[in-house]
Amino acid sequence: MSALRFSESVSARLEDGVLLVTIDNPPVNALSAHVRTGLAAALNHAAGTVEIAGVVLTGAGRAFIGGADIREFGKPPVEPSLPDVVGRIEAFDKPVICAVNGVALGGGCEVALACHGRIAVETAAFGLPEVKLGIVPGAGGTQRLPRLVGTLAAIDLIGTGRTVKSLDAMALGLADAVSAHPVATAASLVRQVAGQPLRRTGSLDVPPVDDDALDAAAAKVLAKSRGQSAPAEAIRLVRAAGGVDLEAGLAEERATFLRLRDSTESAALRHVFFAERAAGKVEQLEGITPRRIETVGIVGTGLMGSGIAVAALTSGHRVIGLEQTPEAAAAGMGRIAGLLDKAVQSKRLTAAALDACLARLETTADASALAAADLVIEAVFDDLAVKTDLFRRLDGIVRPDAILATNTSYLDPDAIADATTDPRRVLGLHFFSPAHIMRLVEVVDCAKTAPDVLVSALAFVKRLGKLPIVSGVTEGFIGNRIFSAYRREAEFMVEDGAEPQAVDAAMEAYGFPMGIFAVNDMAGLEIAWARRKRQAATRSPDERYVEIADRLCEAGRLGRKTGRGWYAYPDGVRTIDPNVTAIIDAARAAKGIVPRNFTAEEITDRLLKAMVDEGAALLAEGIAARPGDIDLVMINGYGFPAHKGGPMFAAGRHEERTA
Ligand code: 3H9
Repeated sequence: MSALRFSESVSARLEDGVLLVTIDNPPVNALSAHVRTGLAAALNHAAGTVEIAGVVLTGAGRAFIGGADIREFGKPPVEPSLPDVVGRIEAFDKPVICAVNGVALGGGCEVALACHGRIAVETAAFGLPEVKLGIVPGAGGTQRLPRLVGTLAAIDLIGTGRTVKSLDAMALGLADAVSAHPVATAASLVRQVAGQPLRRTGSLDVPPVDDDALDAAAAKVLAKSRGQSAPAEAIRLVRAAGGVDLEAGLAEERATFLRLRDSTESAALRHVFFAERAAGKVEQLEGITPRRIETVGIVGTGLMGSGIAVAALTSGHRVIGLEQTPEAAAAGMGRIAGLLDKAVQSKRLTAAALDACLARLETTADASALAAADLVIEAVFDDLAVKTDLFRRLDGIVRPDAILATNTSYLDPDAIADATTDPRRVLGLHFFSPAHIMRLVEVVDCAKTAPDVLVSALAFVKRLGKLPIVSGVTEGFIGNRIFSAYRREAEFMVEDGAEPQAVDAAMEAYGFPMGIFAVNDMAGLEIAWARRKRQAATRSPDERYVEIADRLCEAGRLGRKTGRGWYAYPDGVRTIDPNVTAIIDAARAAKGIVPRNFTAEEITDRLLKAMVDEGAALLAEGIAARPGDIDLVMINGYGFPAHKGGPMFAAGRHEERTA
């Protein structure tokens, strides 16, 4: 029979009395208006055609349905709404079974929940990730999921927004069966259940659960979502599902969804979502094919190098770790294997994958081994002479088409590139520590980096599963330059009268996991101290300079590793130290500063402004391409709360509010 078309994205064919409906709305089959219209029309057709026994719903391409169309949020609503379509599916008097061929997320999962049966391929995944966008499910997810999998599992899934693969979904009761041919399996299920009473999720009772268990499940989720409102709202709705009828539960869910959809938190998280998709895309580079990168040389297998090695190994690369001596190479191997072991213990890696990683790993003191590398990443001591000498030597060892990357965080990568005969193949890959965990990588486009080298590095970072952000060359690149501006402003305020703990408390209340002085203590104060000493000769005498951090370092207070820095740490607990207060008082007195009070609001406003001003300068200088890139760097590298959208986004909202 010829294909039936219900809208530009929904078509169907009739096969042995079953209407096989396919949603084809690339890239992820989001539930745009024409998909909803098409689904409603397909249901009408099935309702009015006697020879149709039931319906199978599936998606074309990789996804089943990626959710509501996020790009439609904020636009005028178009009928039919998703809750209407979902409600019609559930109430349909012929069986509607979904053949979940790929991800069923958000509204996609809600469509699946409303179907009378769910058959999935093994590689598919189910999830209600709405909280990650600052909203709650809005088409029945909070009411139907607990009916199907129980309230505890629903709190976990909806509260965290995590996805589950098909086999786990089946174990939970969310998927009915896993099949390599889900459409055929779903069609035979339609034929089997046609004419019989249908299992409608909304008619099921929510299994009763003990209140203490519910409190514990909720507390576990909320502990990880500090400062955000969507997870708490989602949990409230899920918990209520057991006590109210479906209609009342759906009405409350809808009202909450609409309220949160218009919140700043949701706008911020949507901004982050789209910024992430835009990150690493460079218009001028479109159409350039990346070079093949399979073998990665890593020079220096210390803390940073071993983390990078683990990221490369677990994403399928071969790794050659280079050290200066065979003993150091063996120690490097031990460090990398240790990190891989930890990944197995924490279930981030299977034992089989660990063996495969180790089989692709070699560490050596013989630099000529790097001749096999497609990319060499240097992660040695951050000293210009050491690095330029290394790059000069690498130049003579690696293949002419191999890419060379430096992991420097503060040195000038152009100077490092110029030590080679072909600086076009050199760029910066600034990983954050621990490199196997942190997602952010600043990809530093040096003055002479060739376009295909940049494209290849971006593709490599994406293959690592990380987030590449392109930065131009500047002291500290995007992140550390903003971080320096943040630190400078914080120190100004401390000199003027704010206590470090008040500054930290204000930023922690804003949503940072740790205030700046606590972060400095954690990272160690000596690197910034060394840099300040290096810069002393060129610093303008007119520039305001706060000496408090220097005094702390001179007193041996280098941060947590020395047991004290901006704070003391008796028994590991961050504590205000009167000795620091005395150092600060003395510094203020030496400059004749009479300390004044700062409110928490003034502290956050001034620190955000310092970040935003530096961000604006980075954009003006062409170091950062987009405000969203700056936001992602601060969120993923420096603890800026994602639900505030990053400094550039927050500044825009602030301007809107005060305009
Ligand atoms: C919801 O459903 C609310 C309901 O409860 C209630 C409603 C009443 N809409 O990530 P990728 C675009 S809220 C519009 O690189 P992948 C994305 O921008 C929604 N566009 O691919 C990108 O565009 P471009 C709940 C979307 O294969 C392109 O698709 N759902 C949507 O790595 C490719 O994206 C979610 O939160 C969307 N829903 O991963 C799921 N999703 O090419 C969000 C993606 O122009 N999506 N795009 O840059 C994802 O998690 C991933 O995109 C997915 C694919 C796993 C689906």
